[in-house]
Amino acid sequence: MGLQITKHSKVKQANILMLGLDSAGKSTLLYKFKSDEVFLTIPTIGFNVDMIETGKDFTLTFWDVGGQEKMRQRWCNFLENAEALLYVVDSADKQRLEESKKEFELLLKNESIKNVPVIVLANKQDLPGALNAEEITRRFHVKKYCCDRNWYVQPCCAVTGEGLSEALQRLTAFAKHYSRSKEISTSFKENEKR
Ligand SMILES: Nc1nc2c(ncn2[C@@H]2O[C@H](COP(=O)(O)OP(=O)(O)OP(=O)(O)O)[C@@H](O)[C@H]2O)c(=O)[nH]1
Ligand SMILES: [Mg+2]
Repeated sequence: MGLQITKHSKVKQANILMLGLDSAGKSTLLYKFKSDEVFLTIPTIGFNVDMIETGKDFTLTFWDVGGQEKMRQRWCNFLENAEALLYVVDSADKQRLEESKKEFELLLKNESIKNVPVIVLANKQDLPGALNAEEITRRFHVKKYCCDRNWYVQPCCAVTGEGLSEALQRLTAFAKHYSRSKEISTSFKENEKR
C-alpha cells in the first residue's frame, strides 16, 4: 500500500520556511530565486510569501519571515506546516554569528519541526572574510543538531546568484522526500484505523 502511494504520489507543492537573523539576506534571496535582477529590499516586518515552480508539476511556496528580534518570537507560529527549513546566515557578520547560531539551535529543538529537512545558506560569500560552508557547518554544530534529518550547508551569494540553483535543487529533493514520507505515514495511520 505504501509503495503504491509513493508511485502515485499526489505531492504537488511544499512549504519552505525561510528564517535567519535580520539582514541575513532572506528577501534578497527570494527575489533572486525568481528573477535575475537584484532588488533593493527593506527589512521585512511580518512576512513575504512567494511561489516558485522547481519541477514539472511541483511548486515550492516560500515563507520569508522577518528576522528582527521582535519578529523572532513569532517564528514558532510558522513552523507547523514547514516541509523544509531554509536557514540563512550572513557568513561575513562574525559579530552576530553566535546570535544566529543560538536562534538556529533553539529552532531545531522545537518538536514542530522534528525531522524536517534543513538547508543552511551560507550567504554573502562575495564579502571579504566570509566563512565558508565547512566553517559554518562546524560553528553551528549542524551535524549534531541535524542528525535526525536530511541537511546540507550551501555557500551562496544572493547578489550574484552563485549557489542558488544548487540550493533550489536540493531543497526540492529534500522537501519532496519529506512530504512523501509524511503522506505514507498518514495513510498507514488511516489504514490502521480501518
Ligand atoms: N554583499 C552582499 N549583500 C547581500 C547579500 N544578500 C543580501 N545582501 C544585502 O543585505 C541586506 C539585507 O538583505 P535582506 O534580504 O533585506 O535581509 P533579510 O534577511 O530579508 O532581513 P529581514 O527582512 O530584516 O529579516 C541588503 O542590503 C542586501 O542587499 C549577498 O549575498 N552579498
Ligand atoms: Mg526580509
